Amino acid sequence: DLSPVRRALISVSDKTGLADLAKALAARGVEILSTGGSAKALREAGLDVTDVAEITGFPEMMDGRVKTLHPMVHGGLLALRDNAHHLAAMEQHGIVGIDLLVVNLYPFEAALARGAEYDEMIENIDIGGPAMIRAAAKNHAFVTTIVDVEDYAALLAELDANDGATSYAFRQRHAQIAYARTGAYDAAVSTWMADAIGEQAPRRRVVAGKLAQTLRYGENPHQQAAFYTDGTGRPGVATAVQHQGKELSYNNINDTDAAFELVAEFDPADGPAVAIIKHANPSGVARGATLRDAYQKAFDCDRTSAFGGIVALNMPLDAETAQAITEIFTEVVIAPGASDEARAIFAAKKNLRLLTTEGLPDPREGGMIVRQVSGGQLFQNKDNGYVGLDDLKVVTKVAPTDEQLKDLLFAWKVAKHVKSNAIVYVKGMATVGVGAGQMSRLDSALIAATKAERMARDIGAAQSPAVGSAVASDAFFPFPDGLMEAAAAGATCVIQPGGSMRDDEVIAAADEAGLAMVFTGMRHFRH
Ligand code: 93A
Repeated sequence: DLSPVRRALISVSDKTGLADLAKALAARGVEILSTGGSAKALREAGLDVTDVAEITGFPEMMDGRVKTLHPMVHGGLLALRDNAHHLAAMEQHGIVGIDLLVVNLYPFEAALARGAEYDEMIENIDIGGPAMIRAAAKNHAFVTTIVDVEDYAALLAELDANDGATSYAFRQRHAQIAYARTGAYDAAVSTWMADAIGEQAPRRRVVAGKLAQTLRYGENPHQQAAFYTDGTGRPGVATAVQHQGKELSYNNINDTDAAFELVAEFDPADGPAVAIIKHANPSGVARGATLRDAYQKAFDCDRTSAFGGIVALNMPLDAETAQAITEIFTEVVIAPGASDEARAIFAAKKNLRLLTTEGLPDPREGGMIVRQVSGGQLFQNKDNGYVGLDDLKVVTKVAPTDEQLKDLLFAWKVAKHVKSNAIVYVKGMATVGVGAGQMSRLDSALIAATKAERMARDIGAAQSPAVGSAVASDAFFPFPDGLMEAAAAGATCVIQPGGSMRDDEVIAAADEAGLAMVFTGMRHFRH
């Protein structure tokens, strides 16, 4: 899969490192073709260069708008070197193969950054450069594409490692980088134009995906919104089939996603699980002997908040669960399937949306999460971290029982899906108090305990279900106070990442209170 580099076309706006690169290529016997300004710079550095104009038989024209847009160039980049017809065409038209393309584009982004006028921006839209990059990258079976000054050193190292050739893996990686560059470039152009003409409609903004739905509005009615699918077809809200009910809203989609991602943490092979979500946080999550039982336990955790919630199931909706769900107002139900009977029960509830999918999202799968900040974007990998029994470290004198371990791991999985600071009380594989999104961990612990007390009142229990519960904290307890609050509420075992400066104090407090505590070594912030 080695492809020798005999001829390179260099056309760069940013001349940084150009002479050194060209010298290094020439020293390896590479013939260099180049465009006006680049060729001039190379000659000044004492290099032998062939003008692209000589190859095309056309001068650069129209202020450089047309310099490389020619079959002699694009044929040389696109010809398949192992295809008889392509080789015959090269022969017939005198097209020479180009093995390496080094291009960096007209500095559109730099013009944008300095606030250039409209006409100057237009002149800075590179046409020939992206055309060549896309052509060379498409033909990465044979051609190497370099679009970034930062990659010159890697190119030379690759040539040295392969006796003047590049490997398929190298060409493929740089083809991917090349398309990222042309994609980002056109995205910058389109976004600039949208801003220039005041285009606010999300459906006309550039996104790497397919417009699935222009939403009625965004998080609030004065915000426009749109929904894009990423084209992967993975099970989830983006690919779900809606059987009934009105159109999903922006908040519905966001909450349904949160619900389904959470319930997918619970392997259906281990039995049914249900999650009820409000404002992207769970009001209740439970496993049960049956789906109906799991729903009841999830509902009981916080009956008040469950009203108008989103219900996600880890297995197909059955009739008795459907019946139970219809007893209160629910916005959306999502499940990997639904029985005909269940669907018939829902049919009477016109406002209830039922979504079914071909399976569950994979909580271990990677992916990218993007968030907008003023003047930029934050990227991170999806939190697909997993903690199993073997990852737990008992840090207290008392070790949790097997029963407690089950609840601890259950609580941990739920906490991963609760906005930080997250404190989750669990008993019998069901949440009994969820404290979400507070600015202090202590407050989350207090809120979760209060909710457990309200649950006792709602279900007519004599004492708070937090008594004898397992408690999870999504990040370490910085002080013993949050832990002591959980102990006061009745928790008897704790799961948390550990890693605080005051772990010793926190462990001592746990021992003092007779708690069993395990460390996960991994935290699950979710902001
Ligand atoms: O105006 S263009 O869109 N028309 C072209 O045919 C063309 N070919 C290369 N711009 C074109 N380029 C760009 O010129 C390259 O992407 C590079 O940024 C620049 C290099 O020009 P020079 O070598 O004259 O400095």
